[in-house]
Amino acid sequence: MEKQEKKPATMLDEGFIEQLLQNEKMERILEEGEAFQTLMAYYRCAIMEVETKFNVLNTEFSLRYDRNPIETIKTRLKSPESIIEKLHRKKIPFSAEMIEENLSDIAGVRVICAFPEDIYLISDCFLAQDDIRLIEKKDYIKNPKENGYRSLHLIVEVPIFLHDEKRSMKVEVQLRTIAMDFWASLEHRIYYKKGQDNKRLRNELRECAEVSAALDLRMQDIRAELETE
Ligand code: 0O2
Repeated sequence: MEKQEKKPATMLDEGFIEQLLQNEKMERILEEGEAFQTLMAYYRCAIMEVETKFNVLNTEFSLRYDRNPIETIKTRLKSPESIIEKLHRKKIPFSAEMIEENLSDIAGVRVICAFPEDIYLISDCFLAQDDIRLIEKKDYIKNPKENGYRSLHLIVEVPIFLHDEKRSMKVEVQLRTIAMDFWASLEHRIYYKKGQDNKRLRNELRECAEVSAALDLRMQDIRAELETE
């Protein structure tokens, strides 16, 4: 997830366009062009709303308790290539309506915290807000994935206020510690989605995730001890 969206919808890779033309899907995409652009703009607004909510929480904590539970916030809008690929994989036709109905990770916000307990503190405060509706929660911290992946995933609906209507948009929020993010970023780069199945490397990665989780807890204990002193 980078701070900026990868590419506007009109700038698809040439090779990818070729492939789409061959699949006779391009016509459909062009037909949906305007509706697609509008939908993407709505998701961008939803990202801004959610990012602001986390920034406000962080500011309040720093004023009240003199500490920032959030280290960084990264946002991303799913690229048109990834959207098309995901729809194709799920055998769903390409249209703005289908995207909104079936995909919940078009708008992504990643919140990086220093300590594991800050993740729950911040997510509880966020979910307690009366305009946020929780659709799904996956706690890969309490229940790490088989490969060692840890993060708290939330799918929420947030309202955006347009000139003549209020719209609810889905946003995927991933909350992690710096250590979890470090592991996930490297694993994403070297292994995730690569379709490899090397048992030794899988074990190595899982071990790294465990070492990193233990480090998170030790640092958290040190902080707690220093605070009580
Ligand atoms: P990208 O490239 O980061 O956007 P779905 O969202 O329907 O495809 P699922 O499995 O229900 O599938 O979603 P889940 O488990 O909530 O995971 C969604 C996102 O979490 C992924 O998005 C990754 O960003 C991250 N993630 C999940 N598992 C792993 C993992 O094992 N390693 C790493 N590094 N990241 C993971 P995308 O769209 O798959 O990828």
